[in-house]
Amino acid sequence: MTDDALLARANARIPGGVNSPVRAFNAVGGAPFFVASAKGAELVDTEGRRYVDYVQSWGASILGHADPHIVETVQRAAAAGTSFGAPTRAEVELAEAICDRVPSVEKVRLVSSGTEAAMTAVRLARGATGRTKILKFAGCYHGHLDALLVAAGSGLATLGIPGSAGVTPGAVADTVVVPYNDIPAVDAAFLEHDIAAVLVEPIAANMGLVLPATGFLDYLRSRCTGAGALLVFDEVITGFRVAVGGAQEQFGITPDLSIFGKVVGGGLPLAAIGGSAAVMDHLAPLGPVYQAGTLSGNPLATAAGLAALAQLDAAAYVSLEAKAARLVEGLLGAFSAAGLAAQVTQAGTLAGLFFAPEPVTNYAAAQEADHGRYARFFHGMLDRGVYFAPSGYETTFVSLAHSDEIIDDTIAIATEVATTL
Ligand code: HOZ
Repeated sequence: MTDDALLARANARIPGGVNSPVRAFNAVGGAPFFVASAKGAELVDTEGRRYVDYVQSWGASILGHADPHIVETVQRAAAAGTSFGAPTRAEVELAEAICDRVPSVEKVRLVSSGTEAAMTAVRLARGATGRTKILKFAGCYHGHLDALLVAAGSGLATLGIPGSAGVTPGAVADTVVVPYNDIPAVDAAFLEHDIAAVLVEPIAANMGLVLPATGFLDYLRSRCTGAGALLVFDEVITGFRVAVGGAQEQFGITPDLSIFGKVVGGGLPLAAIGGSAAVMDHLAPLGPVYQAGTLSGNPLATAAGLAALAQLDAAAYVSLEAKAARLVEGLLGAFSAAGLAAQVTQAGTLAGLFFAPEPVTNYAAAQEADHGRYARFFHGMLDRGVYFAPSGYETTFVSLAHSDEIIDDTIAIATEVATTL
């Protein structure tokens, strides 16, 4: 079965042929390939083509694909039953492992996706504060819950749509949106509204990679504290990825609530929301804020998450950061040799790429970057066996399986592709 034949079947039965919009390649053109298997840094498609993968399940596969320890642990867990809808030892151990690594998290609830975690964060913040308004930043993406599908990054940025059909004006009436890194706009929003929570990606990684300006996160912390609002860090991408304790450890900020996904599930569907016991205890059955899920704390996902976290010690992050730095430096060299204006940035173990003359600090600037050139870069690399994100509004992920040799090969290919852009 060729990829083309599979795509025809997919299009007949799945809207747009994909189960998540960015995968459709709309932003870069062309047709997606279908993954048959993956190992380490490499994907293999159904026609046997091999790609060095810098998407890594959008950051989830931090150890590389099919990590032997995770595979073995999940196989063992599956043999003992795939879902119980009842408490297990592994979910207690994963909750403890999260709290051990992230000091702001005293209690945690496991869910199945980042969207669910963000949805719970919004409800919990409102329930705990008795207020309704949520402040979010343009270009930040927190999953596809109605209240936050406004000026969202990721797939909405890719498709160039400001919000989603089907979201009522009422659903977003309590969402206040301001530009990322814009302290005066945050200040004005606090003066105008009684804010329940500020929801932020501490390193924005769904509008391309955009770093927080110096003092921005500190300002959010102090403004929230002063106003009695909750500061919620969306660490779905940065959690357990940029440092043992995530972006909050890297920047030395203590949020009231954090949401996690991707790495924490070891590549299986698992996400989490955590924070101080005082806030978390508003959740049912202790408190009045309802939240539930049959697959929450699923035994396969908790086993995979534990197996992933167990391998992510401080040395792993040093290694990942060095790999990201090698890639960033190499790409910068490739683009500058070709005389292209490019911003290749690094935040811990994350790398970002904008074809833009100036550093990108917010969504408006991210939209002004040359996304046509990104699409040409994407296809030039893909044709030569290297898979970057199929949209200029996403982030580049290295895994522990990306050896220096693999990265150097990527740089050599990028050097050639840069001359064609
Ligand atoms: N929202 C994800 C990127 N930030 C894409 C998810 C997917 O297509 O798998």
